[in-house]
Amino acid sequence: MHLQEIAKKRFGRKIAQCTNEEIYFSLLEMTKEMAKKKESNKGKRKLYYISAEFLIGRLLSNNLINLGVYDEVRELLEKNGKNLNEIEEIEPEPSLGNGGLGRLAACFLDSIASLGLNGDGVGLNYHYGLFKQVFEKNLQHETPNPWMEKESWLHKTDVSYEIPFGGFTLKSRLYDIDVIGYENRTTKLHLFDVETVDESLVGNGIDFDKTNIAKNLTLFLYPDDSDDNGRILRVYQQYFMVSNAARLILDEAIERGSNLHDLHEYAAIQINDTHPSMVIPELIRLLQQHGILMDEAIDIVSRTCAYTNHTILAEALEKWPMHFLEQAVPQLLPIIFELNNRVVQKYSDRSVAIIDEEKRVHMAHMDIHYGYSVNGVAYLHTEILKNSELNNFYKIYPEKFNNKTNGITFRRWLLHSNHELAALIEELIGPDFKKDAAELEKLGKFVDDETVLKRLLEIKTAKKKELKEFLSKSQNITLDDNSIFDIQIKRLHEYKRQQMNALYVIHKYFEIKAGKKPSHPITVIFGAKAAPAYVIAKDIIHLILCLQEVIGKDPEVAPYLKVVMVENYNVTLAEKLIPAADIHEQISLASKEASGTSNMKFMLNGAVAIGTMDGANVEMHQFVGDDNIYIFGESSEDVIAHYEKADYVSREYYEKDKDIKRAIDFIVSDTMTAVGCKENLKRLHDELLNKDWFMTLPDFKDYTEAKERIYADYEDRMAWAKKMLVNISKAGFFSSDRTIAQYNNEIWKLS
Ligand code: 26V
Repeated sequence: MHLQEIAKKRFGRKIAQCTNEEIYFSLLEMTKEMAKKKESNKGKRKLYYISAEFLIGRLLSNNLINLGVYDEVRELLEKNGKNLNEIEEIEPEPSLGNGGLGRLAACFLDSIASLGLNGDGVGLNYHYGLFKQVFEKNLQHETPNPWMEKESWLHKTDVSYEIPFGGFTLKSRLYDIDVIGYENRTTKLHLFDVETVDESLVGNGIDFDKTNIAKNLTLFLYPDDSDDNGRILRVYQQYFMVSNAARLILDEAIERGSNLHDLHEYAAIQINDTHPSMVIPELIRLLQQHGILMDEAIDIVSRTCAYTNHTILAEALEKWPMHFLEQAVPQLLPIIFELNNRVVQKYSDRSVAIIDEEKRVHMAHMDIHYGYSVNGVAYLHTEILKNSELNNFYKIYPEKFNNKTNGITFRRWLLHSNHELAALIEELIGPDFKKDAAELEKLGKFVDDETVLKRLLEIKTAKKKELKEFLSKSQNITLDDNSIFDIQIKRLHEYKRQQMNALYVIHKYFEIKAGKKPSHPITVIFGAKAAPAYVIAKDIIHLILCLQEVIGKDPEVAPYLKVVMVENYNVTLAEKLIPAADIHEQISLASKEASGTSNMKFMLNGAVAIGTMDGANVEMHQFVGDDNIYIFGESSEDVIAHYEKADYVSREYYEKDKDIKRAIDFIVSDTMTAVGCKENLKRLHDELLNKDWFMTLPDFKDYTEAKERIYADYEDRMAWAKKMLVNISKAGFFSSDRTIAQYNNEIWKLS
């Protein structure tokens, strides 16, 4: 390690005299050099994880940890009067993803590198990540979120391709980011860009000219797709991503000795949701250009591509109108027609066709017919795919369907974000858990050890104090670290039911006013961004912000209940919020959350979940048992039956349950409209009363009972610490190292 020399050479000063920014750039250079010296993973069959999103978050600390030099760097800086935590804050976060799907891809890269597997990520180099969220007058506004600086983790490479679109071509440029495995070799994240991108195209907020493809192609992550121009831009982005990926894959395979007839022996392609699905027809097209005939090209591609489904929400399953493809990528149409014809000739069931009667191309259908593996991301999710959502496909290809329950990287979500807990665990069971997460089970033997339990509580208190200090400095938020931290952080979506949590807050507000004061003050913390065009999601944010103001100003209630909505929730904030949580909310409508991954991060950090039997909660419940997770709500079977019978009427619940009525009506009360916007609050009120598509009201009573139970149980601190310990000790299964090992053993079979 030669940080001193780098600082001296760049800035002509000793570390002690450098600014934090100068030290940051010296560390960046040092880390990049160290990564370059590491061997990269090699082999014959190589994985290409293609994804429109890689929500990598800040990289400095994580890279230092994985290089094994974190402690050394921290100590060196300390000796020179510098603080590594403060230096970390200088790094801009690359928010190159929307939420779970993108963060999962980032965790997977860490595990691929750490397990020494031969695999790279391929995606797009968006100049602006997910919008920056700003609150004004209790409303969300969106502003651009730049992350690239003159000097960053990106390496410009010599790789460049001519990518053809309908009527024009664009020249690409590949940038790489080294992904450093934990005490292991490295892999790469390949991000393609166009050199003609023009950042001056951005106007008001995140508005920009969506029609100028050469200038806007990689300007933004997922542009607003509420209009056709935004939607067609997405097609251009997706094709640009996969055409570049396909060329890279073929070039590298040839370099490793493939004659392309044997491509599947050299490449495995994981299609992360349907955003990269056009890689199938594009590879067929390119193989044909190499002289391979259609039948064989289809066969080769079908042995190479595998598909992961991340949602059953119909509106999130991509179906592109044919005329979009005709305009953007006409060269793919003959191939897509041919792929569809083969399906239609073989199967009379129209529901499995690729092109439907309305001339829309169902991307997932193409993946299932022409990929060799289809996987869901948690046990329940895969069962629902097999038995209902994709049942018609499951009947045709039962052997293709498999489950890969999601996981998280323990390097970022424990070693980096909670040094204190990681150190305690190491003291108790040794260091092996860092590479073999199943070792955490060994903590089980301390479940009745009061000294250990007390230390767990002390660490939690320390992390709560850290969060308090951070939010006070960065967002001017005051927290009471003696209160229960009850946290819900995830994208704002009705199916995730932040509105149910907010209705509970209103319920509690009335209970406190009626004299029923909780033994411990409660702080309900939210973090969530709403899609810019998702009106009701923005109304829910408005509701929460108004509650924050109303309750904060109410002297009768404020000492017992506080609502906090952190601004611009992102990976960096998650790293601070999760270790500080006592309770986490995983309250999606059963059957709707494919897996969830924040649930795993909280569990690993010793928080206790209140949740429905949905996504990976089902498996968490199986591991920790009834005493260590608070399960409530209708089962997925019952929910699916309600949708089938269309028998849910929200107004009936409103009329028969006075608590529900009181909470819902409060939304449009004078107290609320005094701080909020009447139109928005009324729209949300009406939505809950007349539609409530994600069935908040039927679960409300059960939810409030579960909340009362969990808050009451918090009072017995030793019993609570035991729950924390059980959760940590059972979190090993949710390591992405386990998930990736399964992908490799059962799907990729890398060599
Ligand atoms: C996308 C969209 C886009 C249009 C508007 C509505 C909507 C709703 C949901 C989505 C989700 C896209 C896919 C996704 O991010 N799925 C998440 O994947 C995670 C990793 O597998 C998983 O843990 C989450 O449960 C799942 O929601």
